[in-house]
Amino acid sequence: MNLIANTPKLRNAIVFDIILPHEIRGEVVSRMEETESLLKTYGGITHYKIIQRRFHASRNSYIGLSKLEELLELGDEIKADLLIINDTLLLRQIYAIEEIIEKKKKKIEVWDRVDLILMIFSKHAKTAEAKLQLELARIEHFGPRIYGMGTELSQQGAGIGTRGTGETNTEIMKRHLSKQKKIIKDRLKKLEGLRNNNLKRRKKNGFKCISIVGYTNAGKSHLFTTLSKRNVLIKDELFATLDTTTTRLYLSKTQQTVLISDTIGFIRNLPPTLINAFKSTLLETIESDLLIQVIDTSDEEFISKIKFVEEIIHDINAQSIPMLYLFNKVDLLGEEKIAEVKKWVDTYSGIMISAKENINLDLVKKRIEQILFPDLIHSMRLKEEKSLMS
Ligand SMILES: Nc1nc2c(ncn2[C@@H]2O[C@H](COP(=O)(O)OP(=O)(O)OP(=O)(O)O)[C@@H](O)[C@H]2O)c(=O)[nH]1
Ligand SMILES: [Mg+2]
Repeated sequence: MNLIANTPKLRNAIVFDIILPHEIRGEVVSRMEETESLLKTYGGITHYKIIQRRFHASRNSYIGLSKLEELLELGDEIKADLLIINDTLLLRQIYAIEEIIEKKKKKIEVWDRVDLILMIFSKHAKTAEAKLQLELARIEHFGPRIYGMGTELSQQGAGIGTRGTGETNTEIMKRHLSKQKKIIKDRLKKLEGLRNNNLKRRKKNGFKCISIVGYTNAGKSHLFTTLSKRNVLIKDELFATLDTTTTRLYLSKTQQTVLISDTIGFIRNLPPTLINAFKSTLLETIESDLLIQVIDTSDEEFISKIKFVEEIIHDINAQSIPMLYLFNKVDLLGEEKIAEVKKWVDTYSGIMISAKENINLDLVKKRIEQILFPDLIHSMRLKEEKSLMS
């Protein structure tokens, strides 16, 4: 396994998914499409999709043995060097598949969905904090596989009363990994401390804080750039942003300056290891006075994505912060679709915007002022009314 490398070479991959009895085919197809976007983001992977109906995933090896054999044969035929399983697997399921591949003397590598996301993260992580968070997530997810050791360690650990060099190696590896984890966690704590101090200082300076949140690729960075005129990376890729960037935003009506942050995008079934690892980055979100959720209305599934985002907001304990819903990319919609989106805009008391075409962004600023400075707005309104009457 070559999990350390982060420069992708051109690969041929088979992507495998299963449909369970309670699942609708459409759901699985869109899950597949998302994985295709992830593959596109990672770059350099051509792929073949296989979906199988099953009552449940195999507890031992996720894929049934005969299906796995079939996939390996297909792999030979199309010269695939990667098998991606579109779910989060247990370590032992991955080990079991690797073991069969080894027995059959095949060269194909196995990744699950988390492996793929982590590979993308390792391409995108830029700052010291993001790199450390990623390293932690990798150790937690890959375990010994990080050093290309999987099958052999799982075999060594197997069996009650196994003793000898094998067991010792497993123990050495476990000890080494937990030592590494502790070093990374200590470093992250220090960086987190710095971040906390910055936050406290800002709060002391009386700045209100806003975080832009939302599903990956919704247009958060675009909105951040258009509102604040500060350049950040905008790309038609999943997880283009991994770090939180904060800048000042001047609100002209109330003449107030607030702080606004662009944050990492969310994705459905975000593995807990990743949420935990990126919690300190999301601290900015937890400490905000207002969350702005950007929604990509050109995405057929935008409503269910609002729900995924909300689940994660709940997970990081930020559910009591007021949320402003911005229905983005309306420049891409036809009349019929706009009418449909409008219903949801009303339900969520949101605003239809286009970060790209600068549609309704003045309205967004006004709404932010109403939410963050209601007293100021109220007294300004009273003054206006008075001057009109006199
Ligand atoms: N047509 C259109 N495209 C948009 C709009 N807003 C963003 N985009 C495009 O959508 C893609 C994603 O935009 P980003 O701003 O990078 O999205 P993000 O939410 O920050 O994505 P991650 O950081 O990857 O989570 C880019 O190709 C943008 O140009 C919009 O209002 N209209
Ligand atoms: Mg972004």
